[in-house]
Amino acid sequence: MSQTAYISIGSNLGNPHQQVLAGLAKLGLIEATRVVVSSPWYLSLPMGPKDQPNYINGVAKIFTQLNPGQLLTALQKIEDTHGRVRSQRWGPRTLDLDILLYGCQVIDKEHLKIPHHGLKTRNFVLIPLADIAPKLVLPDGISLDSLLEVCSPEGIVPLASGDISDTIGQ
Ligand code: A4P
Ligand code: MG
Repeated sequence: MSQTAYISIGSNLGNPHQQVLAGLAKLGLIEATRVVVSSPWYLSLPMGPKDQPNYINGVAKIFTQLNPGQLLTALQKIEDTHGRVRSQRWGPRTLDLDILLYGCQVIDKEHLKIPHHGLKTRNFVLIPLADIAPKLVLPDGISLDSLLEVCSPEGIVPLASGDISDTIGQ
């Protein structure tokens, strides 16, 4: 049976726009999985170390017959094909694919936590997620709407919006 999952897509190295587009295309090639819809792309200031390039972020909704562990493995394989090197926490990356939500499941394993630990607080996750799933309610009953109300919109702009560097103050 297919489950709905939401995947966050982020990059700030090696032509980030191409990285996220290619990453999105590869999501659709995962076995027993299809991309239903994807958000617009956003440019965002780095969370974590500031001496790294800005990020491009977006979110995709998928239908998948893989279980969460299989899905994580498939995402990590895609990251690896994009030359992802895991070094510094919150450091720069060619492609980051995180499972935000998998149906209404709550998973708390050492190597896999769903909902994703940053989902509730990161504007670069909440804003694109709301573009494609505005009525979403998390497994704990909290609505996306209520999270957005308390989430600062600073440091993130739609990629398509004119002079980005002015807008985010760099
Ligand atoms: N893992 C646990 N739960 C999950 C999940 N739901 N989805 C484990 C995916 N992976 C999950 O991740 C480390 C481990 O998390 C994996 O081996 C997996 O078993 P990682 O991607 O290899 O490395 P990381 O960078 O240490 O962790 P993570 O969680 O991806 O980093 P963050 O916390 O997401 O931060 N600033 C902006 N503006 N935009 C960004 O996208 N991203 C980061 C990365 C930092 N700053 C950013 C952005
Ligand atoms: Mg990750």
